[in-house]
Amino acid sequence: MSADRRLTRRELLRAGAIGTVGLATGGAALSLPALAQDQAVDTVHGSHHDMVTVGQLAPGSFDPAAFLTHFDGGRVSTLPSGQVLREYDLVAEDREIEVAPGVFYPAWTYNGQVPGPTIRCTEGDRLRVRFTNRGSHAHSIHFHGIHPSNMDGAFEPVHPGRSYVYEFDAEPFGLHLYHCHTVPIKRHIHKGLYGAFIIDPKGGRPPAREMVMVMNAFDTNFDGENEVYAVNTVAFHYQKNPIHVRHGELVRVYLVNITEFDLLNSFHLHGNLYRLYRTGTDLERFEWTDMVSLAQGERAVLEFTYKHPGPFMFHAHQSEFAELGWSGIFLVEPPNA
Ligand SMILES: [Cu+2]
Repeated sequence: MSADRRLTRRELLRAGAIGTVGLATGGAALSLPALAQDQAVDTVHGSHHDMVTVGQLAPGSFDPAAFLTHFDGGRVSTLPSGQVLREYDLVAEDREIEVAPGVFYPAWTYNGQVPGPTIRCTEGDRLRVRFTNRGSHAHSIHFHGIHPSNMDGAFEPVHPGRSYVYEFDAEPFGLHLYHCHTVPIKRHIHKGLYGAFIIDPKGGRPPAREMVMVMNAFDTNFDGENEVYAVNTVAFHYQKNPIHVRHGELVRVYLVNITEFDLLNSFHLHGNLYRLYRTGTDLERFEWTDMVSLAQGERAVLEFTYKHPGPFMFHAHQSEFAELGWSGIFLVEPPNA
């Protein structure tokens, strides 16, 4: 990618993010000492513009902090057979979303948000998802996992004003994904029709501080490549609002890559390594690493515990993605905090 092209992409984020020009100056936008120091250094080189956006999202916008730890178990009841039934309503609707302060994107959404709600159940549960299309185009829901052909969402486009009920047993346990599978799929996914789909093992996983991170990106000028990158839609949100975790606490991240246009996305953790459970389908085997690359549609469960307190970055290791918004901070609180 040429330097000119990269500049264009950065300028877009910057211009939209500010309106009033002038990004964070002298570390004003970040109160963390380590970052202020970094910014001071960057200011010398004139590159601190890439560090973070300023300003706040409009009131009522999607809240990445709430999304991070919200798992939707649906309406729970028990079938005559004794099987647990979880019912969901997913509605497709067109909606403009804010992907950085002042930067709006005309999205297609499930339930008005991008990503859609994180659907969570236990292996063996019956899922019943009532899908209603209130959008302007035909859509569907394609769940990853094991299910009958007519529940696959690939051959039954649901036209505007119509509904479809997806019903199947949840298997296998792991970290899955759902997304629209209507052609052209590239467009329908990029527009925002996707979400995380977690099937817990029957015995559960060890207790942990859990969060979901969906790596996504937005082509805000419709040139076929992304201008804004993030986990959970809003550029730099978790850098401006660090995620607090406790020293010694087990943290579990459900990581999904749905980034369109780029072949790979990645997750690098600072000051630590994580256990990497690919697709979350095996409780025993894992890699011990600080870096994973995922193609579009790939998922992984990451588990880690911090040994040292303080702020630690996490970000895409594609530096350009990190500078265009896919960067955050874990703030590890000391043992006695
Ligand atoms: Cu669609």
